[in-house]
Amino acid sequence: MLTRRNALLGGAIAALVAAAPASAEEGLTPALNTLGLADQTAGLQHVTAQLVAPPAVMEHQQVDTGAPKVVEFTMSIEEKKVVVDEGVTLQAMTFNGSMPGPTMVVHEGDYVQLTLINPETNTMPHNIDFHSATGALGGAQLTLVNPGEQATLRFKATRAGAFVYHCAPPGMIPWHVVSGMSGTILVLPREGLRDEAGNLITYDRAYTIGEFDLYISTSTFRRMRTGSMPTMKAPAMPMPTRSRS
Ligand SMILES: [Cu+2]
Repeated sequence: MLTRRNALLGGAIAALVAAAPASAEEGLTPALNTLGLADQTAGLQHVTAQLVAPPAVMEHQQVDTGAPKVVEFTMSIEEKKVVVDEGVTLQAMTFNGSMPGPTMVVHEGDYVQLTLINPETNTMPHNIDFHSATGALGGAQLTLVNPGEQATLRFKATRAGAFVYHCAPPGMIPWHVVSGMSGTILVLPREGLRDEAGNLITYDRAYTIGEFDLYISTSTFRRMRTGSMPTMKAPAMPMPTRSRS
């Protein structure tokens, strides 16, 4: 996960634009105009996704027989202390307050449009790197925002699959990822999931299941009581605590 390009599953990006600060419509079109590019989403339907915290998954269609659309997401980054075990507190960084972040769902051919908000109450720059997109570090360079800023990016989800997204600020990628800033984006085939014979596979419920590791400092680790250790890997890096003065 930490060397994300080595693990990239692929997916060509058709359009990846960003503007900061931005509102969804006011920010993107000027960026395209500046680059002399046509807006490939002109005329497409826009829908607003309602994200939920894992293990729940946002409401979605299993089969989408309609035309590709623009799926608009908004996520706010929260830096906060989280109690991960009795007497063990982690200075967490989160997408929308949950660890992992919300599972995003679109269909192949849709455009993902995300507004990423870094509230001024935070202390660090953040961004988002989609492994379902290529170019510009999956959007990371385009969405790097300081506290008090926001950015909107849009890209076409051209390959189906389950992909990770994570924060990737320069020089701080491992730290932010193991402090909670990762999640999943699910790009479903428009015709739905199929078995080897081509039969449609349907499901009654969807859950987010995956490995999600938190790393804590050695000093914190030592304070854990015997028999009450949370399911974490051994600490590999310090976990500084920052606070606003
Ligand atoms: Cu971050």
